[in-house]
Amino acid sequence: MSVALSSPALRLSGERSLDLTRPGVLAVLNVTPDSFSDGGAHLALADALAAARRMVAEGALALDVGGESTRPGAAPVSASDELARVLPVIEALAGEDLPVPLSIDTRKAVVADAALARGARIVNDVTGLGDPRMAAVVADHDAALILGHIQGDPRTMQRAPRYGSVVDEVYAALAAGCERAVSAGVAQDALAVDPGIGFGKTLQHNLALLGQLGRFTALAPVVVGISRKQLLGALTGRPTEERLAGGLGGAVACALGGARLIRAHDVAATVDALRVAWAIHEARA
Ligand code: HH2
Repeated sequence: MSVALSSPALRLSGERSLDLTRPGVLAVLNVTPDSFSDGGAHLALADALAAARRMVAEGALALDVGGESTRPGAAPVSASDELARVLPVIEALAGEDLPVPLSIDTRKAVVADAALARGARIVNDVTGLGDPRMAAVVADHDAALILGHIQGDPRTMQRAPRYGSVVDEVYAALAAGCERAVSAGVAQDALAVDPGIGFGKTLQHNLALLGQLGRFTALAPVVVGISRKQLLGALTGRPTEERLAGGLGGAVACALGGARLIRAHDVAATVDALRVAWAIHEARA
């Protein structure tokens, strides 16, 4: 079943917007030594730039550059280390005038601020404004904000995640985050929400959220990230490097359930899967 969206676009700075009429791919570009599936792959600037260009050619709707792994158990990275990883990539890509916007995947306002100043247009904050200065930074730059949900912090979040009603609690937290962002001056139509799959959630919690993505569209366009994650391992029994088919099945299910941005590492395959699924979905309507 598909669900109507409250907004088919995400407003970006500079009178631009990201068209979300059809579901698209937010391509993952991790510039980290230790991300759970692509750690170390893009540490050299030339490798990061080549990967970014390839992802754009493969049909990515936006590029999500990250300099800190938030996988379960990950230790925090200092702001200076994170800045040293992401800024050269953001600066170089902004200089190339790519046809897609850059997103900075960070939970630190200082990193977001520097990345936005160098040309990023979206902040992807998996902590949903855990840094109290984040909303003001996004507002100052007139940027877009992907508000994520997390219970706890990456180091300990998977030890014993607990909810009364996971969908209700995540919805309430994201609704409160949207209100805080708007009060700080972020435009309502510059917001997207993400239930935070794997961020302090068991398999049952994740499935409950994925089954109810349509509810979250009442808040803002929905972003979801399941690419290569443990959830796929639990459902298929496959290791990280063998989770593409499971991830594509999940991406299609999420798009048909209401998500408009699918955060994914395997861009070409995910773009194709979404295009086919969406063409059939539209033919049905
Ligand atoms: N998941 C990860 C990182 N950022 N952002 C959003 N909006 N949604 C997600 O589900 C999400 C995210 C974790 O995945 P990855 O970046 O591949 O790994 P790591 O945190 O190890 O760098």
